[in-house]
Amino acid sequence: MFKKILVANRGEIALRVMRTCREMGIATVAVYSTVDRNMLHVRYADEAYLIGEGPPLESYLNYPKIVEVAKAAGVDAIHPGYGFLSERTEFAEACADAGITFIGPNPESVKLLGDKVSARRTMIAAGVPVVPGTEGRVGPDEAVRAAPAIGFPLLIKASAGGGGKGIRLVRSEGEIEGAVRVASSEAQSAFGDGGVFLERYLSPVRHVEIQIIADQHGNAVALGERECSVQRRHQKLLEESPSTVIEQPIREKMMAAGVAAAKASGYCNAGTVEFLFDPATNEFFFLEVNTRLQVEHPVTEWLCGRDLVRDQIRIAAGEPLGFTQADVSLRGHAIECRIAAEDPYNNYLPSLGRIDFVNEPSGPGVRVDSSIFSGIEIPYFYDPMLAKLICWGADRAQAIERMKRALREYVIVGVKTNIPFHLQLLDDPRFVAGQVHTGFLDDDFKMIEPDDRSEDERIALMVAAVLSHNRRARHGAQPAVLTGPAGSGWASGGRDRQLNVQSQVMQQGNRWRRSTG
Ligand code: MV4
Repeated sequence: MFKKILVANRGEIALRVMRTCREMGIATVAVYSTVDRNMLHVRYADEAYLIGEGPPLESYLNYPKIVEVAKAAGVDAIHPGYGFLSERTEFAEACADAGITFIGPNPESVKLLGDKVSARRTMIAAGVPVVPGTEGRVGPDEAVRAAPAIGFPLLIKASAGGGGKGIRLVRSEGEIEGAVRVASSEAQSAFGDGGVFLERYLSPVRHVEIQIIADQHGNAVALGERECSVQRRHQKLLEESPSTVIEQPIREKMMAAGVAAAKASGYCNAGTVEFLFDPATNEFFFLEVNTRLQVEHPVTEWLCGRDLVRDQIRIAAGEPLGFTQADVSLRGHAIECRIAAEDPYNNYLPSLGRIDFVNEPSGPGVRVDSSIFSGIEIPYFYDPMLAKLICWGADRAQAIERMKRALREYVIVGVKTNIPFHLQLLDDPRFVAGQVHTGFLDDDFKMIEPDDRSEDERIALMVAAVLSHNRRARHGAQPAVLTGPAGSGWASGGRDRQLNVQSQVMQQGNRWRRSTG
């Protein structure tokens, strides 16, 4: 087993990966940019290295620098988290060249699946259903010939695209030739690959994905589905499992298709097979494979009772999966809400700055994967997601009740958040009835403005805020997570000096930590 792992990421996912490392007795190495020097992932790790300035290209995407740090720190393996370098095969190859294990899929399968046309071909050969469309890449003339059999409207998709990028809708025969030319040249400049293919446009549909995990010994299992139809402009906001529309026989077919997709592409480690699901016909169609651990993986962890990061690490170290499909049992219902610093009452405009105060929910059935604390400055360079709130219930109704309770407990002062959006969604009769589709938020959902408060209520709130501020100032606020290098207060004190930490909140946290041993 590995002795030391570098986590090439920031925020909640870096912390989440390090927590599992610590449980496994593996030392952790953080990397950070100048604007992230106060972040919890830096404070939690056993060692931390500055790798560059705030812009991702100068730090979290600078893989030669990260590999250099990994070598200097003497790590055995690197976990990339999601985003940043997680699906960059050059990075995985650079790790291998340096004799460091990349905790993720093999570059060959990532390349195969990253090209949507070769992925489609692989799935057709493996008997996984795909959306009716062209077998391979098409030029303008071939598109005109193929279109009538596919039917209108249809989609032109970039072979190098994915996740909503490089898609164009075509409504009639007259548009197709020009649309293929434009789509192809856009794909050429966006991805350096002008290849496009056609698919029938299915609507309304749901986005349902299957979590898979595969080892280096040919074992692959599916860990159920996640319903991800609640998204705005290709950004997921809420995910849940099980899906309200998938019945057990369909679930079993989808899981078998997910395993077949993994095997056909020679996949290893954790991955997600995305499908479109048509509730009118109960048919599902392969879309693409996400070759990383996804943001919403905790939903699956809660249903199947596994730690997917632990499984990823074990598999990367060469261990067999250690369980079979028959061992997988999925219990209850889990929902994840992505908490983001954006204003739902102002077109979801990012709301950056200092978070003056945080109080996170807890209690039965609540998991918070977060990296915020009172006093944190949200840097402008990265994703506005602040935290993930995951709730479990014996059934969907209980999961929804718990989520509403936890969202109301969640206090974030200083930036606007999308918590009011989640509360309104969870009360929406269409959501409660499980009737959502991928166009639901963009086409059918509007925030209801809160009633203006009366002047008396406003004054009462101001007085309450001043009183509670004074009380906190007397007793001292403490950061959300009081953890640091395992063991010694000397280590965390030294880290503060190394980082030149000025934040009063953190100094108070350390004083507390030292006084409690
Ligand atoms: C589709 C589709 C309808 N028909 N393909 C968008 C993201 C990318 N992964 C594929 N996408 C879609 N492909 C066919 N043939 C509708 C979408 C789609 C979508 C898919 C998943 C989640 C959200 C979506 C929002 C709009 C469109």
